[in-house]
Amino acid sequence: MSQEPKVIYLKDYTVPSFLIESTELRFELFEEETIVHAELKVKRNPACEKSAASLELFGHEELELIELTIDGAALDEKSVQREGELLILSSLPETFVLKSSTRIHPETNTALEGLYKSDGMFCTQCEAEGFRRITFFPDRPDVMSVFRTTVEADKKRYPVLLSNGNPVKTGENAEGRHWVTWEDPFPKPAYLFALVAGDLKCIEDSFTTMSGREVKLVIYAEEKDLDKLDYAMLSLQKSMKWDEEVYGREYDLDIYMIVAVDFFNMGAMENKGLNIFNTSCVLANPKTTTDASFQRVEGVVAHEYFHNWSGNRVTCRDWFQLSLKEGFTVFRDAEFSADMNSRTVKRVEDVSLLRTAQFAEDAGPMAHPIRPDSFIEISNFYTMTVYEKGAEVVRMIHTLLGPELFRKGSDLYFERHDGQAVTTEDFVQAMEDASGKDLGQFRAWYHQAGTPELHITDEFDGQKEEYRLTVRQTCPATPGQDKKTPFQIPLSVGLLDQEGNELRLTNGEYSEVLEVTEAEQTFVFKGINAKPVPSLLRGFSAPVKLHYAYQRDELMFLMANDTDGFSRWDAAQKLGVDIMQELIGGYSVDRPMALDSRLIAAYRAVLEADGLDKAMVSKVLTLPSQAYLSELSEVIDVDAIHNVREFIRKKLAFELEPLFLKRYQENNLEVDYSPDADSIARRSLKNLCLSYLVATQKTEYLQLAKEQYAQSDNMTDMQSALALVAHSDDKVAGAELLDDFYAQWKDESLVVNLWLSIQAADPSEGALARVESLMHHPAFDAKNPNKLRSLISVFCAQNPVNFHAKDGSGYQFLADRIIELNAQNPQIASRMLTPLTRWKKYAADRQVLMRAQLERIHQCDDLSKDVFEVVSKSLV
Ligand code: 0A1
Ligand code: ZN
Repeated sequence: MSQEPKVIYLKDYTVPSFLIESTELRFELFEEETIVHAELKVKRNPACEKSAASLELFGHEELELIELTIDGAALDEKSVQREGELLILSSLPETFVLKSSTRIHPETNTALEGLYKSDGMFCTQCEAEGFRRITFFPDRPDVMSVFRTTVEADKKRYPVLLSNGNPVKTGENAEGRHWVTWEDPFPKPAYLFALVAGDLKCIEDSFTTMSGREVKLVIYAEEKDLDKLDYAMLSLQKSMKWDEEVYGREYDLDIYMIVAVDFFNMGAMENKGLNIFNTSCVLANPKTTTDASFQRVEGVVAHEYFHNWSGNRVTCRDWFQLSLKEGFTVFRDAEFSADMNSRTVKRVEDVSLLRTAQFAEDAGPMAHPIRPDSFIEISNFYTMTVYEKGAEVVRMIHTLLGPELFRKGSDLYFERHDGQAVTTEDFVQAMEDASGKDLGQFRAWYHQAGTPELHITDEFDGQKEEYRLTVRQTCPATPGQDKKTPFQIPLSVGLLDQEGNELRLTNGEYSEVLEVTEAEQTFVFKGINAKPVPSLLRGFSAPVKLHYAYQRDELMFLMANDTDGFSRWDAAQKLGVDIMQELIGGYSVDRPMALDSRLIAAYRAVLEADGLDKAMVSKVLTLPSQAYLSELSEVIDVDAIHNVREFIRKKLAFELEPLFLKRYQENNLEVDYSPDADSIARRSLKNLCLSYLVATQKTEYLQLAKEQYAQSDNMTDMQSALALVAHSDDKVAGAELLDDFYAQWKDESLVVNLWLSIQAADPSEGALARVESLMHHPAFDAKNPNKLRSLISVFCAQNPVNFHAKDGSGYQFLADRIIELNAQNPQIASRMLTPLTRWKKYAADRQVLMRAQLERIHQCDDLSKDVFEVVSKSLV
């Protein structure tokens, strides 16, 4: 790198010196270049105190400025300065028209930021700072403008030309070219701009809003994917209805469009009126799509739709406020999914993710508050912390206020700030003003990083008939934050008597939210005449780690009796963790493994019980993941965790074989595929049972898996069976099925990704060599982020035994990929780095090897800001 990249601080924020009243864009799209003409109506910002301030336009270094005029005249040299990404104009009048023409090269843009090509079609990605790769503009979210955009291209190659808002004019030029003009009446920041040009087909439907307006809904994709769009359409309609019912929010344009693209760095993007989606988050069809992906499509379609209010109508003042829109919108989409499917299952899934990935991030070198105070590259802050922990923080406000006051708060927030670019503080203030609840201390969640820990002890006083819970809170140091002040933590609890009945608490109910605010605090429950079993952190009421010395029998008791579904699952997890940790500790000293029969008994009881929710049964019967056990470990012993988990799985499989078989058969129904919650639950239980059966290594069960593979009419059953056979010891059978699968699905890109992932995750020896050879397979494309994630990231994150091979080959492999990708696609390179950044969690031998690879990357010339930031922070 020529220069150390600059750190941007929140404390340096200043209001923009100029505002843009309107923006008119004209794109001339060609095969070898694109010309962008921009006409901005500019005026001095009355809120800016510096009266002679210059105008800062951002324009990526690769932009070629062809022409620049102010009110029709060229600027004199002294008034124009180009410094890196900045074009600074000075000596400016109060109002003026700024015109520019710029040459760009979407056809060679591999970073997939700004305007680029995906499979022959033009598309854009402007969040966070992609617009500056398109034209010179005050590319910051607090500069909002109305846009009028004309797209001109060859008519044959690009019959469909789209941008934000409503189409207002169209026409044809000479030489087979045509154009369409779009107008978006809502002022927006440049990061919400979008353009698409391609040979696309679509499905159309409509939605009538609560005030009776008809909105046209259009979903575009390549022709071959037209049969995979119905589920997204249905999800969109459900989302629109839900946002009206639950938040009173109505859609505002006459048309809502979604476009599916195969090359995309993230999941999807909420551009005003024109969402652009990664195909993996929009295409769904029973034959090609798993249940998990169906649910992802529903969730992501909702997420992007909800952004129309939480993100677009009310946007962020600066990028430090990212969680303002993301945390709130993730909370909204999680509640939507909970309402559409099973609330408890959704909560279990979200908490599992948070506890593994987000807690690990919060304990690592990139830890940051949900509202960071500094960054080098904002793309590095689209994190689990900003999104998922941000959503948990909004959820806690919801818990503290209750649903009615929370709704009052969100109404006030939208009303007060419609059309503005605001801060997380404005959000909290609206919640506070609407509810009258003091959220002063609560604000620490926004600026303190790290996962708080609650250490809880209890005491029963028979004489006074009192039960006391003493709660002590701590929070580990994180980069730049050694000391933390106590958090305000909503701690939802219940108490169970020895018969398993719930006791009435101080509030007269069976559940109560204790407000933990002090470093140490005691809560007293009166009128309790025998020592109860506490059910703590019900529903995961706060993103914290809980320490309470449960006996294994108490956990079994909670599994059987707690009325809170989430807590029953959590008790099973805790029991599993406790038992596994004991065996993991013994592994390194060669203590022979023996499984505590209580786990078998607990699993047996769940398998035998009738009438339980099948989805919950399969969640409860899934052992804590390798990733979760790793997060909980002081020092991660990769092999011990893997082998202990496999040992227990096998043991459970042998002990409970008849029950697993019975449940498998009962749930292996021949009915038409449907992605509803009950059917998904049935398939997940069935496939979980099959995985235990296969773990016995009996040939009859491998045979059963092969039969399921051959007979299945849906991708969920097919891919589950394929993975089981491919990961079994019978490598011949595995290879046969993998070949068969590829032959059948080679033309379905997303299905091929499953095929790559199954092989990348195979824990057996030689996985790295197989992954390396797959990189030369026609199915792989190193420029496509979905392929990179399916093969490389899955290997590094979901195949710990091979990635962490003692010889360091996995680390070297990943570093090689990062170095290659750094120039090609910095965002993806930087994200893929994550596994190496966790080096401090491993024993000394692995630390040395991981660190050496980070240093090798660090020493490379021309590191992108993205990679530089993550590597340099990891090496501290
Ligand atoms: N705002 C989008 C996420 C997103 C962010 C950055 C992107 O490109 C770098 C793309 C999408 C969302 O929350 O869905
Ligand atoms: Zn979002």
